[in-house]
Amino acid sequence: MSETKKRALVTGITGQDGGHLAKLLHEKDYEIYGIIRGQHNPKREAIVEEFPYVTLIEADLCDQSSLIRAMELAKPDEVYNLGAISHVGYSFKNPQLTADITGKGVLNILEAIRLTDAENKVRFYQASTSEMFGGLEYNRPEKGYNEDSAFHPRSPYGVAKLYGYWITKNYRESYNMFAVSGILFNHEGERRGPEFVTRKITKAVARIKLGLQEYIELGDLWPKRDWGYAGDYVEGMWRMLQADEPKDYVLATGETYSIEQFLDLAFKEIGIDDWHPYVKQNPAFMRPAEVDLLLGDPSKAEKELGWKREVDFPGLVKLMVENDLIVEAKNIKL
Ligand code: NAP
Ligand code: G4F
Repeated sequence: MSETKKRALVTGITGQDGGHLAKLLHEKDYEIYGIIRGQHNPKREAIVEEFPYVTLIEADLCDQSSLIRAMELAKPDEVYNLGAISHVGYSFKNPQLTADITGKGVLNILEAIRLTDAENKVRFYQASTSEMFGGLEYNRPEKGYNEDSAFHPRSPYGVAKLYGYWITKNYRESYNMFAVSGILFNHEGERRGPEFVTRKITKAVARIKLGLQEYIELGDLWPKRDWGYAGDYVEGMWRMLQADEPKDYVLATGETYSIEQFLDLAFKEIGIDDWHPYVKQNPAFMRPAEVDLLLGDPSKAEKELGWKREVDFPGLVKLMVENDLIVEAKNIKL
């Protein structure tokens, strides 16, 4: 092990962003430590196989002593807190668990850093979210939400994330920690969990093409999201921790599209122009309160960090459908 290598500790290593970040940090020659939860996490084998260079540490965001132990083992220069209950619909059904992990979990890891980092040198990234804005008309600037926009979360997830945002800011101001929030708009890709609408659609589209499925059941189709590619967004996270000063940044594409528009492009990829016969609406996938429209203004990150998304909306849909056609075809052969 080289003494000059930077060291990173990542919570949420088994998630979408954790995978992209592990790849990025490896390319940048980091020594990477990832927190894995549960006594037999079903994702462990896949992580060990794909990222043999990541050292896994068993810990949980709800257990502060385990986070202190993780800090002592990893001795990181940078901590990326990506771990959370991240599904908005699930958070309505499990609001207290969401508060404990997605909200108080942030306090637990900040305290673990404060208690173990005597020199106050660790840089901390908190995975904040556009869900904190709530997508309502009254607080939405014409160019999209920015770092100064008012918050109005519309789900237990958004409320828990807002606590994480403020406690991160509070530790920065109280203890002079290099602790920042990336306020990230939706980002998707081939690693996206199948419970999120984009992956649910591209997986179904591939299966319909291969004759494995007849239709897809979805909730509301009119909400709009600012959808980017996760690979672009982890680069922005890393840049936030390399900056001279600890500041919060919005990462977004500056464009917004409805789920219907996503369906249009995804079905066109398999030669179907009218998706309506293949989509059924099911109230089970609707939420008690919806976020109508998310649009972000990434100007500050573009100007100060030199960050810019590379994959556009059609490119994102295409790469996801192409990936799922390969994944689902492999499943047939098994
Ligand atoms: P994801 O795929 O759902 O991954 C969530 C990760 O959190 C998983 O690795 C999960 O581990 C871990 N986790 C859950 N409960 C935990 C606990 N008690 N202790 C430790 N780890 C725990 O989410 P993602 O899309 O990669 O997003 C990463 C972060 O960015 C999340 O905090 C999310 O809320 C936030 N965010 C995401 C987006 C987006 O569009 N993707 C936008 C804004 C913000 P298991 O595998 O064991 O469940
Ligand atoms: O894909 P979604 O579940 O993502 P959502 O709720 O926008 O949250 C994602 O992005 C946030 C950033 O803004 C992150 F903080 C969060 O962690 C997560 O990554 O739903 C997108 C839209 C919603 O309006 C939802 O109601 O799609 C709608 N939708 C319609 N049918 C559906 C479905 N969503 C899901 N998951 N499943 C459906 O069947």
